[in-house]
Amino acid sequence: MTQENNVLITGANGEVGHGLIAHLSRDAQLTIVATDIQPLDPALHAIPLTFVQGDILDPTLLKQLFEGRAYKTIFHLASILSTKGERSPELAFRVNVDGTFALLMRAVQQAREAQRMTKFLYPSSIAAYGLPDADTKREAGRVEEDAWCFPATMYGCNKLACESLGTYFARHYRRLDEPRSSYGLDFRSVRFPGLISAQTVPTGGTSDYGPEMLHHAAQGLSYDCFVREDACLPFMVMPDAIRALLLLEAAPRERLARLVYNVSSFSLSAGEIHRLTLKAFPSAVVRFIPDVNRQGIVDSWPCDVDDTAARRDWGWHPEYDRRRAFDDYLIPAIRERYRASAG
Ligand code: AKB
Repeated sequence: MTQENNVLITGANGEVGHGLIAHLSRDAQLTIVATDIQPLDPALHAIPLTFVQGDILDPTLLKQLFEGRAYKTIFHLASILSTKGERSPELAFRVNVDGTFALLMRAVQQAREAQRMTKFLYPSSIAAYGLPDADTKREAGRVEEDAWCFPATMYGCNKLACESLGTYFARHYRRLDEPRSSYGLDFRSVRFPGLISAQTVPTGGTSDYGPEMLHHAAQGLSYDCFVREDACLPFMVMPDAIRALLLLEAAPRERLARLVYNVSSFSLSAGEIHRLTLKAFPSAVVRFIPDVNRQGIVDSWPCDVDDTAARRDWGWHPEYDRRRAFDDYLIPAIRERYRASAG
């Protein structure tokens, strides 16, 4: 059972899954095993990978994924996002926490059997924070990893719990065993801001108004934005999100002072996203019709996060600031995407 070149990606059909699979497939040495509850998205069919369809909560799926295979790295992306999680909290808990726990258990078992460390990359979220109201959010400014960890959504609670579980598996799992195994999980996590991709549109999140506004405008569709114009969040474009995961994966363990890191690139209000959208698509029609409950979720997330630790420990820096994100990536790629699908 070799694990040298195997990577496992859960939630393959999601936005990060698409970007990560496309990126990793450029490395001919890697064997990619991908899983999702839905059939593999046709957009990924041309990529050489082993796809196993199934539910992360189904022990048969985990058995299939690990039978005769070990992984050097597991990217556990499968998750129910914040808005869907508020609508189905029990399902969110089961998928986000029970699913992650089951995978952590499998991963630690394979590490011990293979007598190698297994890297476990876990995308967490700004949803792990919970500021009580918009005024406190304004005063808090750039929030550090250990401040304001009082999540106000089921999804945020799940993310914070799984950060802790991953940390537990990496540092303390079976701490009473004599002797203790030297092999186990090398858990690493980034707290992502709202992500914006030119290739895919998110589903079930709360930061979705950013990408939705742009994708609607590019298709000539009007958009009702569910937050106020002054609602501010940190955002990041997908190529930087993929870079963040891969930089963190590649970092030498001894350089990592933490297991969970903030990463940031730019912050924008919904009104600013609207202005940037109008600049590119002057006939875009956007109406601001705030939903008080979804606005409340955005008010509980910081407008900016402090990513000093990621910059210091593993050389994180975004390649796309707000200008480059829109002018060099989002606008041209989204235009192209809908031109191609119209033609
Ligand atoms: C969501 O809105 O739920 C996600 C997130 C910020 O993690 N995009």
